Amino acid sequence: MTPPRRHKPKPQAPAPRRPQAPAGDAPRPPTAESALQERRRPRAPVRAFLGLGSNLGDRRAYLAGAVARLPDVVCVSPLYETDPVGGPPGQGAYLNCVVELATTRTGRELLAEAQAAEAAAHRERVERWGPRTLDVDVLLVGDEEINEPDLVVPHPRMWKRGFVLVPLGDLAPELVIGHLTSELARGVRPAGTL
Ligand code: GSY
Repeated sequence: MTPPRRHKPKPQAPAPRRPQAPAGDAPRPPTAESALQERRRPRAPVRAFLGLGSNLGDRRAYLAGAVARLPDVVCVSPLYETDPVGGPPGQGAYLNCVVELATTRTGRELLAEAQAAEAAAHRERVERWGPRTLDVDVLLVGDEEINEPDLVVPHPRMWKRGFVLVPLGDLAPELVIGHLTSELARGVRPAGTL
């Protein structure tokens, strides 16, 4: 099995904080949203995992571009090629990998980073489950649990997807024990590294 690749991170800007009010101005009161974010922010970095997939265009380049722009990446799994799960017939095969972050960002902040990476890959949301240049899913963020209409963490479908569990198992074998069956691993084909 190809070992996971340690990622040499580019210098990262710190997680966004509320902008400081200009000197002399009264400090702005926290909004409900910013107060919630601050309460959820882990004090020490936690292990977080994002699932990346591409089945349109130069798949390897889209994945590499996402790894380069995502924050706090410490490790990248090998790549795997997989047939599309769901979606319209006739789609091309996916290239998938999982990245590990050591981060103090919240799940909600990581969703914003994931969506920014998808936008940078010119992803168009044409049809649900349809082919895409880049998909970035927030899988796990420490022990954070989120149940909101647009974000559920841990990712609700990850435990049934071989294309997530196989690369996740390369980075964190203890997390997939009891979930990764030989049936799920079937058809997940090694495709080198980034
Ligand atoms: O959920 C991620 C996007 N996606 C994938 C994927 O990444 N890999 C495979 N094999 N099938 C998929 N179907 C969807 S939607």
